[in-house]
Amino acid sequence: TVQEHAPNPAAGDPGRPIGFGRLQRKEDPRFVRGKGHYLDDIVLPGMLHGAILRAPVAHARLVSIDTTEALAHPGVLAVITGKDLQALNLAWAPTLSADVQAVLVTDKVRFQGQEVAFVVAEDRYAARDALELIDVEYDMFPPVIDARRALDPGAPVIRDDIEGRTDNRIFDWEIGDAAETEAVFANADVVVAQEVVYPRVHPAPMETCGAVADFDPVDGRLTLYETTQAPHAHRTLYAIVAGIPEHKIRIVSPDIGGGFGNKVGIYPGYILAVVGSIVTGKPVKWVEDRSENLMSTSFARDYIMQGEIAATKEGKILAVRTNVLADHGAFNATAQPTKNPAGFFSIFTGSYDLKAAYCKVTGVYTNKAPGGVAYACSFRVTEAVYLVERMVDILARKLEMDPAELRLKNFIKPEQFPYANKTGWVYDSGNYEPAMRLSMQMAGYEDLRREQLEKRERGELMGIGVSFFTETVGAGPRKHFDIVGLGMADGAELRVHPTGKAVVRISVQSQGQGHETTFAQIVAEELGIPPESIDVVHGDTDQTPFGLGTYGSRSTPVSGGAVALVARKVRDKARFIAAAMLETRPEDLEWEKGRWFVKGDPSAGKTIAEIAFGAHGTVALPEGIDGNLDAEVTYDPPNLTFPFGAYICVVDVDAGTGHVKVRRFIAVDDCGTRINPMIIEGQVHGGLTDGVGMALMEIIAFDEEGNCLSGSFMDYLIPTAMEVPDWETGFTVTPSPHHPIGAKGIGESATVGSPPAIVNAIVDALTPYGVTHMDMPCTPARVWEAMQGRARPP
Ligand code: PCD
Repeated sequence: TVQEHAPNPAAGDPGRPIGFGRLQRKEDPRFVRGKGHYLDDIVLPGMLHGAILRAPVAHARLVSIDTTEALAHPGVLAVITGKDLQALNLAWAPTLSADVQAVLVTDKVRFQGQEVAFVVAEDRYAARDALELIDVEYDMFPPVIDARRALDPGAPVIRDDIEGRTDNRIFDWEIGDAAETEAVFANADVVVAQEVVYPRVHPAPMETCGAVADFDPVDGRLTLYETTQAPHAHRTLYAIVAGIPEHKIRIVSPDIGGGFGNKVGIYPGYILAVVGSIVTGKPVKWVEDRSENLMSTSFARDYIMQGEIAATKEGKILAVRTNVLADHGAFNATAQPTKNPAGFFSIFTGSYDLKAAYCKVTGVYTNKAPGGVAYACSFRVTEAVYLVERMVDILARKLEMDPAELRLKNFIKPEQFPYANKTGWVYDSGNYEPAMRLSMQMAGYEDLRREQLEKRERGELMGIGVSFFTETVGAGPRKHFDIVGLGMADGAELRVHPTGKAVVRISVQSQGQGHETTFAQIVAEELGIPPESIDVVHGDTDQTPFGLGTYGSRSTPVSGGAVALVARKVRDKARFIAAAMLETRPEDLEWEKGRWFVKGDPSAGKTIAEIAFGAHGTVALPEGIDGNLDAEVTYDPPNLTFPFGAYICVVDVDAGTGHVKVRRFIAVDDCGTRINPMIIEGQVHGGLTDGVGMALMEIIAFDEEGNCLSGSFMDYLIPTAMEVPDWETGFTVTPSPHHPIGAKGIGESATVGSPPAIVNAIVDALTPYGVTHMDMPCTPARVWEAMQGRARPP
């Protein structure tokens, strides 16, 4: 393994490497040999199979439901309806956003694909066949599909289940100083405004969602295997919702084939599997198919943003202001910290030193699938970055300035960190200009601009797009952030066995990020035990300490901090044991990676393995030191981490067809201390590919009646190797000053930073046509329309 070395003073240790090594992933032998163990691989004795009947329409009263024929179908053991759940008080479940969501429809269907009934049968085929035998009568209502119409007087009220509701407004939320911002706008030389839409997209992980519920009626224990990114939080929620005592619930999250935020919430299917198991007394498996995943599980984005930016004529950006309409679908099931109804959208001030900022967000119900999940996005930072990076480009065009120069002119300066922005965030550390300059150098920016000019003269459409982003990841300090009352901290437990091999138990849950490797590397770095001698245990609530889970790129910032600290706790304890073994005082010992030795006599020392044996051996231990080399911590981070990056995209647009080719993409990321540079590159490559998908082809669309038009991979396009270039990645290192090893998150950076770079490049290419903005997805048809002067919202 090769380490990237450089002085890293901010991590509190001048000699610390900035990269712990390109260690091959410990989990890959099982994945590449097809030996991964995913949810659908779980087979329990006597296991039954569940299938969900879904509503074919978007808005309708449920008049009647007849299950007789379905129940008579061979192999069927139970058909559960909303009425049955009502009797158990389980028809409605709380969402992650203080709303409730129907587990099965009792009164009214509120989106196409909503759960209506659940069949439990001996096999998946019988269960699915029986769905067709259920007879449902609906009384149709006009649906509310366009969020812009949701607050019209007379619009049908979607949530008439909530007492006293007369409209579709969920919340109004604002941040920043409206009056101060207004004053800055009023006196600015230049103001530009633009409506920017981030369309509804879907995380679409390779593995769909599913659960296997195994309720043991004798001792009242529920074992629930689930595709979940947050097993501990789920356990607590099931205890609250289903009334099963928490110590009787075990959640196991096996290998997961991609989460991307899609597996944060609790879906009706999970609860139905539990009910099915309680009703039949047997384990019940439910696994959704691709259409169910795309049509009913959490979508992402769906923000209509009115952006405004104010500047001097010399190009000093003064203020940003925005008014957002947020479409949350039929139930407010958005996954985000309780106090943040618009997530971390308030980071829309970007990477710039502003005088003022203000934003207002209005959330509305529509007859669409619920969710609003942070798909590769720390709670709406993706929307925020897209807005500000489009606005800065539009301003550059207006001022006839180069977009990279305009950004360089307005960055927060290194000496301004920690930087308090105008909406209440304190950016921990940053050094933006070197990252921007490095990306420009890697791209050959000047040459690209020259090439573009020459091509323009020949009528060829080449575009260069720049974006610069700052993220807010690692929620969070528990005093500020909680999910349904659970503070956002994470635990870690470390045991060093007598022979010096170690097991670290963590509360976060990998979905492919490589935690079994990187968390072992953190312990290895702190204790000098080789990473291959450290096992990382995760994903089973009976085996791991409590914590809030993996999303919002929080594992490294929060759980990674916990793991570094628990290893240091073991190291501190080892000092006392080593002193006892060496018959000296702890303060006379000095640490070098892997061992404590006597100051001035390096030959007298004990390695961690020797100390571990000593801890479990016969030497008399000092008062207060018990006989093991174990420790545990719960880490509550003092702040979030603020990774950043500079991206440059080069596109060629076919003037005849509007087809966009992403020819080059340069990504310079700064995530502080880099644990595993190879894993980081993989994370960035994946996120950049996500970005190409959203910029060019992905959208969950609906017709006027609320039919979902994107219910399969034939209609919901995702990028393949054909649509992406060879990524060119680079990095700078600005450690987090408060994180134990100086690391910031990286998992979502590229998904956040790439869509604006691509769209900026496309709009740049279309300059000869007078196009100043177009909304995603930039499909050939929409690009061609924009060239005809007919750009329209998606
Ligand atoms: N790292 C390193 N260094 C640094 C940072 C980081 O090395 N500095 C690494 C770690 O350790 C890991 C990774 O890298 O392994 C990542 O990390 P982070 O950033 O911390 O993150 P996490 O938490 O772990 O994870 C999460 C993320 C998210 S969030 C998402 S979307 C996505 C990403 O992750 N998802 C996924 N990535 C991925 N990958 C994969 N394979 N799969 C998946 O699914 Mo959300 O909120 O949920 O929407």
